[in-house]
Amino acid sequence: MFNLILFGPPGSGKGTQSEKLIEKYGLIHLSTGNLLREEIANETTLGLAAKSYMDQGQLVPDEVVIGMIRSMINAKPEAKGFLFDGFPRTVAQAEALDNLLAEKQNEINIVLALIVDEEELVSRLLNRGKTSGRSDDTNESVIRARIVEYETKTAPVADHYAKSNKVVKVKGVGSIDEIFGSLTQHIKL
Ligand code: B4P
Repeated sequence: MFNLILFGPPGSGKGTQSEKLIEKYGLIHLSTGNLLREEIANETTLGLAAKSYMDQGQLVPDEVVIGMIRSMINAKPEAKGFLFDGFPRTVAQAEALDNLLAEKQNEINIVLALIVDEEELVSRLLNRGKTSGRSDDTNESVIRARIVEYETKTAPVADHYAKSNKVVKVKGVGSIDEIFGSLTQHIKL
């Protein structure tokens, strides 16, 4: 199995690049953001609870997203590998993921970290908010709160994986195809 984490702040291009990477490598795409938005659209109890956090730019509690990821991994025993997009977002999520994979004699092979400066992130997300209908993309103060959550709670996830030399930084500014080309140079599959 080949397991890849696409890492980076909100708006860094994780969702955009994930679509291209899963097509090229046949990995299963697990985006916690997409899974949570589906729960919201279906008005499930989980979705209603998650929405209040997401609308304020805060992370959804660890146990909620870990439970979602556990059931998705368990549902795909035949997978060639997974691309984790937007997960793990805390060190507790990273440790839970490492344990889940270890139970299956697997591990994270690489963490590709997209590097984009804050003003570019804000501008991309406000731009997406004009058409996406995503309430967390329309308000600049919510976008900035998401970036603060990233810096305080999510950036330490890179330090966690750096201890085992799994993190590769990739410039996340440029055309979508250029960035895709840089990412693929690091995937040995
Ligand atoms: P996500 O859905 O993961 O949202 P995101 O980080 O904003 O999106 P992403 O990074 O994928 O967007 P992309 O850059 O591709 O999370 C939303 C919320 O869900 C979180 O705030 C949190 O509340 C909750 N959540 C999700 N996972 C969680 C977890 N594990 N734990 C707790 N809470 C969790 O795209 C951004 C824009 O940039 C697009 O418009 C795109 O077209 C554009 N873009 C992409 N590449 C570009 C490029 N090269 N140049 C110019 N524009 C580009």
